[in-house]
This record gives sequence, structure tokens and C-alpha cells, in this order.
Amino acid sequence: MMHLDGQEMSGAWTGQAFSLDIDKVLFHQKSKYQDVLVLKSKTFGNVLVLDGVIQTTDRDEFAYQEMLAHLPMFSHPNPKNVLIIGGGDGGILREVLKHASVEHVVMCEIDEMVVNVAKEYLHGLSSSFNSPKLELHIGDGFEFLRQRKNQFDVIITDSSDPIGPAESLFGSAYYELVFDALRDDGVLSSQAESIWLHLPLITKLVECVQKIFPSVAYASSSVPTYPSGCIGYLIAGKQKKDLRIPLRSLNNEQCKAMGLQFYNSQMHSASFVLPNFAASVLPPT
Ligand code: SPD
Repeated sequence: MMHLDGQEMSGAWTGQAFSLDIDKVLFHQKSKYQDVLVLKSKTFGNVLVLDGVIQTTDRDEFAYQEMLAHLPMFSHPNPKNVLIIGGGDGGILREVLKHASVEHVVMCEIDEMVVNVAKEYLHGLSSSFNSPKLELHIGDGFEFLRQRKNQFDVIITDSSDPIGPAESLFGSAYYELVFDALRDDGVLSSQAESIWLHLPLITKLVECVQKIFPSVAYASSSVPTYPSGCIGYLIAGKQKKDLRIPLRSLNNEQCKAMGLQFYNSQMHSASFVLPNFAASVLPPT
């Protein structure tokens, strides 16, 4: 639970707490689904906290948004139709729209309050909500997927942790729906927790997705304000291929033109290289 004094504690990472020096509370209300809090911090800008857990901060948001979005986008030959499940702060949308091939982005976010506070307090993240390419649905991502078959090139699950509204997005029933909603060469990415804290959960997730998708890989990157300072990304494809090698490489100029502060082609491949303590536990991919 993120206390108003800036301490983040949770049963999902017992015995440790991350803390931020807080200037003031900008917004605090209970939505239909969760506790929604926006803080102004002294050194990380504005901070979005859902059910007591930091979701994003102005200062380090680009690391997570760029990796979760561009790992699958650069693993697809020509992504035109993209679905974002969750992602209500708008950061993944912003990154997906940097790809000129993208024609249409559907976002299904369960909690309208998250979209509204992002528009009000997280301007860097929410800058793309007025894109004519966006079709925004407020509703349950799991239910939304039931009606979509063979429609998307890339599906990105930008969820909170698997306690609360995002719980249904971590099981095999969800990944079967994602499989059906993707086209034949479709690729997915999902927020997949931290190797320092959640190896049993990640193992279960990888094993479950390997039963459904022929290609699966697990990447990880640093994000200072996530628990233990890192977070993982599950990537899977409907065709057998090496997801570690991006299909399009970027030079420095192209990275600059896309406004990329974290993702580059070397980072793409490197993020799948895991330290021994994690690689020896996770199923081989
Ligand atoms: N432990 C927190 C994980 C949060 C991941 N989702 C963040 C949403 C940012 N767009």
C-alpha cells in the first residue's frame, strides 16, 4: 500500500518498501474498481498509484512504456492493427502510434477514472488520446476479447499486478482469447512482473503461454520505481520465430526521430538475456 507519506508496501513484496519524497496529493478517490491516487513527488514528477501500488511516474515511465510497446511492435513484420488491454494512462498508446505502419489502435481500459486522471495530471503519457487512429472502449478486457477473432497484429496487455482488477489477465483462459484475437502472424506482449520477486508466478505464466503459442520469450528491464527496480515483459508469437531479434533495426537517428529514450535494437536483444539465478529457474524459451 502506498501511504500518503510516499511509502509503497505490499504483500507481493514483503519485507521491503520503496519510498518517494512527496510534495502533495493531487487526486485521491475510489473508483468502481480501485483506489486511484495521484501524487506530486519531489524528484519523480507526478506519480500514478492504483490500489497502493506505483503504476508510473513522469521521470521513469518511458523505460516501461517503450519496452512493453516496442518489443512486440518490432517483432511483427508490419503492425497495422493494435489492441491495448489496460494502458489507461496512455503511455503504450503514445509509443504504438510512433510506428508509421499503424492504422488503427483499439484500447480497452476497465477504469475510466484512470484515463481521466492521466489526461488531467500525466500530460506526457496521455498526449495521444486525441489521435484519430484510437478507438477507446471502457470495459473489461477479458470480456472484450471474447468478441474479437483474427483481428489484431499486436496485442499489448498493460496491466497492474495480478491482485484486483487485473487478476484475470494472468491465466490461460486469457491467453487463449488473445491467441484467437491475433492474426496468423500476430505477436503479444504483457506486463510480467519482476525476476527478483515473482519467479514462481513468471514460471507459471511462461509455461501456460508456451502451451498456447509456438514462440515465447521473457525479457526484463530496469524501471527504478517498480518493486526491486525492474520489471519483465512476456512476448509471444503465433508463428515459430526468434523474438529476440527485431525485424527492423533502428540507427541512432531513427531512435531520435521516434523520441526513444530507452528502447533501441541492441536493448531489444539484450533484454532477453537473463541473469543465471532467473534463467536457471524459468522454463527454457
Ligand atoms: N508493480 C506495478 C506494475 C505496473 C505495471 N503497469 C503499469 C502501467 C503503466 N502504463
